[in-house]
Amino acid sequence: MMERILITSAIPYINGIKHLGNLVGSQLPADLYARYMRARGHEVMFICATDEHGTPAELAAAKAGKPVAEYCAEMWQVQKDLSDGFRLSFDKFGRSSSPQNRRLTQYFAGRLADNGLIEEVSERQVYSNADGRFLPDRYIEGTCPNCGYERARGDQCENCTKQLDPTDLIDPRSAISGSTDLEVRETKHLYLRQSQMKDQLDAWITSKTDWPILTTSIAKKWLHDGDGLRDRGITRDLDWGVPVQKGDDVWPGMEGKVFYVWFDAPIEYIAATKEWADGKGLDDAAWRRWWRTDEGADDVRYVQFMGKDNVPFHTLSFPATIMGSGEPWKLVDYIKSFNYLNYDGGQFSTSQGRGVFMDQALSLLPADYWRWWLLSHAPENSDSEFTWENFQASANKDLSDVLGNFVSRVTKFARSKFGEVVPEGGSTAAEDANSPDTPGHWLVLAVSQNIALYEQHMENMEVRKAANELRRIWAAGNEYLQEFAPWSVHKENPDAAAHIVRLALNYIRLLAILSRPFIPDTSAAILNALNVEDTNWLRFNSGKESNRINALVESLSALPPGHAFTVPDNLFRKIGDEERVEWSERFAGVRA
Ligand code: B3M
Ligand code: ZN
Repeated sequence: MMERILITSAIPYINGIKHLGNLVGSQLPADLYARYMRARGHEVMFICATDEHGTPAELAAAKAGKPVAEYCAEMWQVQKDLSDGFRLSFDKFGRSSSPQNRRLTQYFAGRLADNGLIEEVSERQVYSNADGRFLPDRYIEGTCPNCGYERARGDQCENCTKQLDPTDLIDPRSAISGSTDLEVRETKHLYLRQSQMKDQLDAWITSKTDWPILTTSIAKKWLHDGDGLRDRGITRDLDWGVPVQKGDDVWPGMEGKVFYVWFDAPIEYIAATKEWADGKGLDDAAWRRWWRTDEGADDVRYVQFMGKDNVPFHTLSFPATIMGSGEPWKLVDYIKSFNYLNYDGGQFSTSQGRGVFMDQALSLLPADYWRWWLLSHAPENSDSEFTWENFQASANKDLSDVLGNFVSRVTKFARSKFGEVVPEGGSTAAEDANSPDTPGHWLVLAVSQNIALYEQHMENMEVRKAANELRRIWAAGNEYLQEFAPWSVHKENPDAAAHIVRLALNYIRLLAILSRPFIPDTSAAILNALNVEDTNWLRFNSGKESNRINALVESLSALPPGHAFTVPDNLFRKIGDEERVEWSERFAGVRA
């Protein structure tokens, strides 16, 4: 049955190009899932965006010497081009600074206020006269009162890990300008009373018995023993952001303030869907059917992808906004979260230029190499690590020796013996299916179980397991060639060899379809060489095993005798030892 599936990936911060660890922590696995679900005939809405507000964006713009709006517009384009380069198939890559998000954020704030969930709180905060602004805690530096470390931040001392208040610091100074001309000023902020929603959130999370443990354990930790559900300030004294308004109305006392970046960022999931509709000239119903359960979204399955550090915001804060609105907006149905990808014995580091960033990756090798390695090593059950040795070995073996080699051997052999058409002769796949020891029977027996498992893992978003199963399905091609050796059969019995080759060509088509969510460009290159347009995914896992086998047999006859094909260009090149060494030195980073 066709379903409607809404998929969102955590939205990357605008300041700077993301590294491979960021990519595999949400956008890439979300893309895998979106591609798979589309291939299975479901209606998918896949949303991402840039997260553009907050102090880091302002500071990055200042460093680049550009007005912040201009900086964000440029960086959005850079990130958009890179996500296209990695073939991330978003239906919309929006911007949290969009007018749509501004209105929706103000709207939600108004609803929360109407429901008595917003409180005004007076705070004392550090103001920098030289910078002409309030300083967020982490932009105040000074000497730690606990250990004497001279570069402690206002929120925490890096050296002794003590949590600090900016006013605790000895000799405080602005981390932006270094100025010590600081004073404490009174300022008013809005707080979201999420503590009021504790029971409701608790019941909701408890009901999610099918969520990954990584997700629920983090949520429950914050709900119960952390102070994650403390009432939370949702406004800031900044220029750049969504101006604080109560819906369309001014909010007395809040002039010149903006919403906190983490308040408006998740609302952008909704706003980006509106950006999508607006961009296509569609009416509001077009996006609301994904988000309002009273307007069609009751049968939408909503899945979020994110790194583990984002889980508290998506299991507590954003749901508090949605629930607190008192309106039937869609809550997430499933959260797939990821651990971290480390880089060669340490961490990726933007400031030290350590690790591979998205632009660099694409300048070295095509997207499919990275997609395959990252997805097949996704940090699901624990943190995982990128090493150049592993990357080289895995690309050379899986992609080149296994998949690439199979496609190349079969198509070249077929061309040399039978020309560039699918050869005729011998039995059919359907006849083989009922006679043991025939090539068709062997192949069906070898892979039908793997294909069923592959699909099951893809449905369950078990990324690594799916990759493992896909690798087995690729490897079966080479095992098949080993088993039936068409090159030796051909001397005695050309018809039998034609039959073996015809099945192999059909198996290549099947591999291309199954592999598409992982390696879309390679898949397209194969299908193009095989002159295949219809890429319907057979419903291998639907119903009984006999149905699955019938579907498989059918797919092994999809390319009939006489169907023209060409030999594709070499699909994957090997990564050599010298370049591996060179790359690992180049990306090792400058130690601070
Ligand atoms: N931009 C943090 C991150 O990229 C943040 C996610 C927002 S999701 C609404 O990890
Ligand atoms: Zn300290």
